[in-house]
Amino acid sequence: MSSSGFEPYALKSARWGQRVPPRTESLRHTVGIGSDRTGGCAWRLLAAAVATLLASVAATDLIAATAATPVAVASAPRPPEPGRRVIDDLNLELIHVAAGSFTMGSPHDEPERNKAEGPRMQVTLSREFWLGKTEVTQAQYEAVMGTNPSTFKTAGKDAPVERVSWIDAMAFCRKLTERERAAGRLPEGEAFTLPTEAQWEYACRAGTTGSYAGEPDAMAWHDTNSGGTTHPVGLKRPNAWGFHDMPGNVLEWCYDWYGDYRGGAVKDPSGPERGHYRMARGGSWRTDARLGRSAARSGGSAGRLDYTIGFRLALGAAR
Ligand SMILES: [Ca+2]
Repeated sequence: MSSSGFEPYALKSARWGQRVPPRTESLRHTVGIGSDRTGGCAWRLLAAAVATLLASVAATDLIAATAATPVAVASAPRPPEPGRRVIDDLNLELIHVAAGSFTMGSPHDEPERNKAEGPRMQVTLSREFWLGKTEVTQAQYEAVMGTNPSTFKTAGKDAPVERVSWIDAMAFCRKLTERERAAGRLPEGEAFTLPTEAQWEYACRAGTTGSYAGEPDAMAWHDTNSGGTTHPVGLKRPNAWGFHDMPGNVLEWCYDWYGDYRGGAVKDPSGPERGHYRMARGGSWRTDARLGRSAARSGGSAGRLDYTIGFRLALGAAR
């Protein structure tokens, strides 16, 4: 895929509806109660009036329900809980991230800093988006793609998939998009994709401004605590927004080509039009904890296969 013509994500909230069933049955029952044994004319007239009124309400209610749900709902997915969306058969959860602003990159005095992390930018992400709660696992990748290329199969199917290239990761996103659209579970205009580098750092920081989003050993599998392998996702402490393993375990492909930061105020950055390396973020089970700093940048050629690199799913506007 070329990044030429790429537009920043225009992510949309869940629009899955829930049909409200007409209340015909309960209304019929209510009207029946009015036919009591008094036999009085006044009472029968009152009951008839009530029945007429309720029948009118029932008809109005039915029309309203029909008008609000013009599409057949037999195959509609269950409504998501606020703030999360789940692909049930994959047990893949995405967390809602509200639009907002943050400072991207690191200050000159941050220990272990790389100069590629500056000059810092005041980034505005103008649209909400959705991001995987965890890295994509071996089981999830195999269920969609039919293969499991991972080196660390002994870590289990809940460990992150690795030895997937940027091209493989995008193929996964496209195939999952096609599958969910065909099943009627993905609203028109939305597509699964990789997060931009800015979206990734925004979610990784989760409102923090320091080197790390939390205590590194509690949050990340890195070289001194991993035992030389990946680990099942979600075992380490999540960040403040609920994301697990953003630092450590596996590096995560992002959509952008590598480019130098421009500094200043930037809206919805998505990297340069073209480049040599796709971005990957967060460090891995094999690297020093400093590469799990929120601002640390890594990358590789789009076809690179490496047992330290996997990815995390994002949901955005089709492009
Ligand atoms: Ca990670």
